[in-house]
Amino acid sequence: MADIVKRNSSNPILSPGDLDPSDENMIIECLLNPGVFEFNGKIWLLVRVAERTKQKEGMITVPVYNDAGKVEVINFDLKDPKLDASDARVINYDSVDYLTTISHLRLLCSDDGIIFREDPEYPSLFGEGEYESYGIEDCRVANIDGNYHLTYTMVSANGVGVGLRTTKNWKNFEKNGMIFSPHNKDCALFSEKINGKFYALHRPSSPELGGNYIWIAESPDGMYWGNHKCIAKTREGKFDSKRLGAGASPIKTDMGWLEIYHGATAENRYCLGAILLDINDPSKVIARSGEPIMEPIAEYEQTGFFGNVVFTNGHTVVGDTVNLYYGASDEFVCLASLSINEILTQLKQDI
Ligand code: MAN
Repeated sequence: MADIVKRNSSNPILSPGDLDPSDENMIIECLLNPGVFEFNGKIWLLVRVAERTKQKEGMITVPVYNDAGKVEVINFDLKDPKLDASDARVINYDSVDYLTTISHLRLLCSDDGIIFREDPEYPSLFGEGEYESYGIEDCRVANIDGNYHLTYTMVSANGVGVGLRTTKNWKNFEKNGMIFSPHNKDCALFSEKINGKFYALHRPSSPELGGNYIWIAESPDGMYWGNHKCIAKTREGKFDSKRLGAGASPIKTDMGWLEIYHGATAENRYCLGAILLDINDPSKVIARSGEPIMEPIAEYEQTGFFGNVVFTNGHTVVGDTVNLYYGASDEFVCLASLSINEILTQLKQDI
């Protein structure tokens, strides 16, 4: 069986029209890939809001943040032969890549985990400075001893790296800068220290030799990382043949640390799989899904801004149930539930 999740009947739980843009000149194109956490007795999403500037006829306009943190617009003529606009997510002009949208992170809270609303007391997070001039994306949230660690993708013309901000109250944030330099993303911290050390899953890309693989690193303080080890590679002919990356913080189970990750093919079909890591030494892989545990099969997962995508970087765990929040078609936020036991049972066949 290749899809063992139960999709929520309210899906999509958030669509672009549900929120107001950050500025009157912007349009929300996508709501996707939320980080998830519990705080003040509520469930919170840190949703990625991808916006684009209003388009002009015959042109493609892309937004970037300038040094003052304001959005600036760059226009390209659609007929210009130097322009490659074949990917909805990123265009290339004269060998330079530009994102078609710019993302910030917005906080929404809920009592039931299904209906979410903004709380004006909790401000959005925006890209700041030269390493976030194309925005910030896909934030994982790890609550480590009451200090929430936000690991997110920093995007700029310098490349794609992993940023860290920490907070205890979601109003004041400590900015810790870039913790994994380009090209790197999909960074999920373990929510507790193991043998006194912080652990992180991350995904560097090595296009010439190697590939887009999941690595693990350790740190004495959550800031400075070393002892990097590659723990999961792409597999030819499988759902994760082209790239793979960690989802949210691993879940502690009796059998080991359970990580739900995404894997994609060369055709950009994104599925989810599971990987089980040793409880005392998470650089040791115990088992990994042979088949995906979730595939893009619902209509809203197949059609949208970038179709055939299910992508997760946030969940809550209640007993045996994982409430998985995910981006569908890079356009909607959706919810599905899974049984931890069922994932582990399936993984036992893949040891
Ligand atoms: C990227 C990710 C996500 C996105 C997927 C699918 O690799 O970082 O932002 O959801 O691609 O487009």
